[in-house]
Amino acid sequence: MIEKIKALLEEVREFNATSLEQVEELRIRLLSKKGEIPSLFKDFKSVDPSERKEVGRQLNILKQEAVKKLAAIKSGLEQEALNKKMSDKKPDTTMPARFNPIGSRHPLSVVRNRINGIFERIGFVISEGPEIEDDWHNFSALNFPEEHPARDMQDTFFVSKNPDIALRTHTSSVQVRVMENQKPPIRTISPGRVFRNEAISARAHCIFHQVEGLYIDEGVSFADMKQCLLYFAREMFGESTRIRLRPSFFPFTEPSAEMDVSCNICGGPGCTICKYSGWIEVMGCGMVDPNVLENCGIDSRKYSGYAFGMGIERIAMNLYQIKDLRMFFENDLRFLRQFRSAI
Ligand code: 2U9
Repeated sequence: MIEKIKALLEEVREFNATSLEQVEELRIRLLSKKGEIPSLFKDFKSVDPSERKEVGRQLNILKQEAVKKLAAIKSGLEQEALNKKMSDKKPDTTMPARFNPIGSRHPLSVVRNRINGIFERIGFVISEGPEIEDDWHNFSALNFPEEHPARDMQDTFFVSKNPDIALRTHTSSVQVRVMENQKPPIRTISPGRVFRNEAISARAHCIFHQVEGLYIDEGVSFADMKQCLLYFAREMFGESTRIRLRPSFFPFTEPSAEMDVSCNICGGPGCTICKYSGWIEVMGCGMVDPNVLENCGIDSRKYSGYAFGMGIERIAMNLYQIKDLRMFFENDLRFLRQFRSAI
């Protein structure tokens, strides 16, 4: 019996097939109810007890190998047949093309790119920097006093205390780095994401986007700033746009101002958008405080400069009449699809 098992095992090991019929033929001969392996199991009862252990072991090996080998050859042949069927198939040129939806640029990117372009056309260069900043670049160099509320945990997201490392609250920190590393004339704009510890509402978010501008050279005046910002307002909101400056205060500029543009919806007389004032606030600006220039290694007796900063969300809300700032962060495709743009 052991000879018979060994002979069948050898046959199984050497078996190969080119068709499923051959596989089925061997399966019937070896494994079907009346096949050779089941009949060996039947004869097993009459094997001498001294040989049983070894014969039983060999018989089990034979059955397992036969089942495995036949299954492997069968699945290989089936896969081969499938591949052949697929490659024989001619492509159906009448089938409709698959629809590949094209994404659209985020409205904040569209507005940021427009702002960047407007300033780049008059010689400003884009500068970028880290979102996690040290106390010097975010506050101290910008003339924020030690006790200023912006330095508080309630207003700023701190990553560590002592040394104070925080998420930047404005992109002015990037411009401090530019001033530390470059000599005037400096003409730069810094677009980027900023972080403030604020409750989220229709008009405020803890993450928002800014573009800040800085121009430092000999003899730069408030009038230069006004002319530059008038050019920006006309490019951004239309050529009939007027601007007005109202006195304000920032630690890093002196004098400082808020800039309003004439309402681009009603053109002046008043509407719900401008709350019947005819004006819409769009940015803050001012002459860079001499302390800031000195902090960054620039001689404040030789050089002067102006700076400005605006929130991109606010500009986008004005341009597109968006009432709720949270729309920018929800990624609702019904909202985003409305802002297809080439830039
Ligand atoms: C340096 C020195 C001064 C940038 C400026 C503003 C005025 C301003 C706000 C507008 C809305 C921030 O997004 S907002 O909340 N910004 O009002 N920003 S002047 O002044 C600088 C920048 C860099 C070295």
